[in-house]
Amino acid sequence: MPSVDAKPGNFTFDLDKTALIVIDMQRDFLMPGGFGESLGNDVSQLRRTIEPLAALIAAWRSQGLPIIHTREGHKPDLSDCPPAKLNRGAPSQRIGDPGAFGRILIQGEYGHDIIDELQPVGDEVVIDKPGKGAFYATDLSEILEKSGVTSLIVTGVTTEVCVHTTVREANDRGYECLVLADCVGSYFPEFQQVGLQMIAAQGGIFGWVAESPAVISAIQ
Ligand code: C5J
Repeated sequence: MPSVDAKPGNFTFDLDKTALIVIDMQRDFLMPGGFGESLGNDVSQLRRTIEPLAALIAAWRSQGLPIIHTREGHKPDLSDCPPAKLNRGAPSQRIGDPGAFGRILIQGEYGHDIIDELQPVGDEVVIDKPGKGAFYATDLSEILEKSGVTSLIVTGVTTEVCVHTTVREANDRGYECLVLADCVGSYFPEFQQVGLQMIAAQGGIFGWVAESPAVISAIQ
């Protein structure tokens, strides 16, 4: 079985029971001029993940292994967006408001979709999620159970929000999660650093942390 050097210790996984999850690599979060940047965020902090993630996805695909992409967003009528989420944020830049790439975080809008560099191919699963975690109000659990997946290689944005929430949800459901430091990103360097430390702290309280080249070599 492949094994990678990770914190707090080696992460060993069965290729038949492991999926790569790519969280919210959406234009609204990553593209210059988009929603994330309009809030004053430095999108380069997220964009540094694109190259290593593209290499990892290519390697993962070349082995015919499962990839699950997620997108955070809501129905056009916002019926799946709780008022507590809708009413938060800058008054003119709330979910559903017009943005540079269409209505902000609304399904079907240009900004809601995954960036061109990491578009899903073939039968790769795309989960549309209304929450920060990929398990809440989605069929992710059923998909993983059906395919016998017990371990997740976790990538995407943002480290301290949707990545963390998903890893915590997955950990509570019994999945072993390896988070790849170079393939997850935060607008805030300090959150990136502490967010990763939190995952592997206390003997791996939520999971393991490694770098993508270690996974690429382990699966080839
Ligand atoms: C946020 C996410 N940060 N994908 N979404 O609102 O982390």
